[in-house]
Amino acid sequence: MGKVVPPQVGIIMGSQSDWETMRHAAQVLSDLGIAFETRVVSAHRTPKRLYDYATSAKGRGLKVIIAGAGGAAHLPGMAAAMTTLPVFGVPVESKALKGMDSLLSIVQMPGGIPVGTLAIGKAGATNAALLAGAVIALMEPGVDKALEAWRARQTESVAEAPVDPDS
Ligand code: RP5
Repeated sequence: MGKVVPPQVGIIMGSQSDWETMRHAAQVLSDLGIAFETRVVSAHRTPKRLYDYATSAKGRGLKVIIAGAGGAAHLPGMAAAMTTLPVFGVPVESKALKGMDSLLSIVQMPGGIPVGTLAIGKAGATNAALLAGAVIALMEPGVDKALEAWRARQTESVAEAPVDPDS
């Protein structure tokens, strides 16, 4: 049986409905070979689960938390309030306000409790994982190599000239 690698990154989200966005963070972490865990943790529906998760995260060996939420998105800020691990917040696109509510809820943290806030939606989830990778790469040369390779693949995938999608 293979060795179980303890997760270094925790991806948490306020609802099952956030997974469609947050799965992009999981995909990038997989690409980089970083062990992660995923949990549904709601600041308002499961506050005790959030407390338990954030207060135990560092002791369990996590290095970074990626927190995605939509609407009145308290999750990243509340998680950051209960740990000194880096917390990256992903504003999930909401139906009513297209994620502007999520963005402003997450980005406008009062000074003293930082949340590194990314773009709304898929781009934010992708970049949160790349930033988590950059943090872990400071300690692990293998992850640094994987990040360099990820960038190189992206560069190679850009065509010199646009193609007609109908052709
Ligand atoms: C937030 O409310 C979640 O992060 C989600 O983005 C939003 C809607 O949740 P559901 O009603 O889909 O469960 O707490």
